[in-house]
Amino acid sequence: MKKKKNGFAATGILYTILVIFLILMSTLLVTLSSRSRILSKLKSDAKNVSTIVLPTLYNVKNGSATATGAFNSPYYINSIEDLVLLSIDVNNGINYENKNLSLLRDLDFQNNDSYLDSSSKVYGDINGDGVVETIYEELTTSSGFIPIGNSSSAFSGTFNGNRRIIRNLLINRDTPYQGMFGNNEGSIEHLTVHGNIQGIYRVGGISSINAGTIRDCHNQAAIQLKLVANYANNDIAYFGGNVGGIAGQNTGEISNSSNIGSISSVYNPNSNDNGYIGGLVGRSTAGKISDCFNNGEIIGTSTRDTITGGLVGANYETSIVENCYNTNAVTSTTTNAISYSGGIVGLNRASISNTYNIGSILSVGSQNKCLSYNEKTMNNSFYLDNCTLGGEGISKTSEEIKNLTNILGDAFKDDVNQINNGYPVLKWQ
Ligand SMILES: [Ca+2]
Repeated sequence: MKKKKNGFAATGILYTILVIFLILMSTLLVTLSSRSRILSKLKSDAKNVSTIVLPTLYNVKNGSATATGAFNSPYYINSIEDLVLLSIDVNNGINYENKNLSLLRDLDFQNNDSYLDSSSKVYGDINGDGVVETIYEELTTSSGFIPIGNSSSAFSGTFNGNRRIIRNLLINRDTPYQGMFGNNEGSIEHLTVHGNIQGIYRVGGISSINAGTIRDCHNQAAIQLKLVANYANNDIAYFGGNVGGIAGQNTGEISNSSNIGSISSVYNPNSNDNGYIGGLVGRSTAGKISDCFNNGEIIGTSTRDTITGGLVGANYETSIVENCYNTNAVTSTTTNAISYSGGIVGLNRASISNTYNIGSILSVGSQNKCLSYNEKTMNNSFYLDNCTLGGEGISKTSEEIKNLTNILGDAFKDDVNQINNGYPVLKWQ
């Protein structure tokens, strides 16, 4: 009996050893397969930038190559080269879904110290001028940086800017989807962008188009929408252009964010484009823009309808604008088409609530209003009584608006630090 029992025990031990062995083998295979994926990615990168060195995105994690992209093991962005590699990855369809990236320091495209090696030529002709120059020259001349994401490839990870700033970003192309990010379906947080961005159809400071989340992001870049003559895609020309400080076109969530950059469109008499121009978003058709402010100058001009707003140009469909304010001038100089301009939204066919505008509306045309040309819902919104364009909303004196904090609601607080001339500010400011 005893012997038989021991026999069973021995079989049990052998079985356990076999199971452990199988688990170890499968772990090894998964590791090898993941390693082979990374190597294949590196080879794919190498094809795109000729003779690339090991991408730092995989190397920079406390100096080791062990970052997994998990929340507690993010890929670090510690140089301009890391931004370039991220752009190459996302534009190659590596979307970083469920991966975290963390910006470790302020980066300046015009400062050699922001580069690992600003004289490197291994990244190829990024700025598209036909000549392979140093990475510094590629990113500071001609078309400059290639946005992270494009029409077919979106960024789907989480980018934490850690309240740092990316300075002197240069982008200038006669193609759509221009911005620090070209297409965001993930999450971009705690990031400030400064520089100069120009493009056509969809242009934004943080992201050209946003279907994801943008939170605590701040645009300081000057942004221009170039309206081009006879753009190849008539559908796009018909639907017009979008430009905004945070996103050109939005269907996602934008909160606790601001714009202080100048936002404008460039008049082109041969263009057939509508223009949608906003301090935060050019056109929003879904999602929510909340707890945001604009202090940048907004200038909209086009040959077709021009829709210009302090926060959002066109607010359509199910988009919600709430807890927002504008302090700067909104201008539209369109003469031969309909011009909609407003301190908060140019043309509202969705919902606006808890907002105020103290910026001037300098546009010409019958559709310009102090807050918005409103075709749907506008609640609890106020404008400075020096605006005589009327429209819905409530006219208030300067002193009255300064005392509106409680009426505007929980998102606002008094301007005790005098950062907004005494007018209510947002709680996160
Ligand atoms: Ca070049």
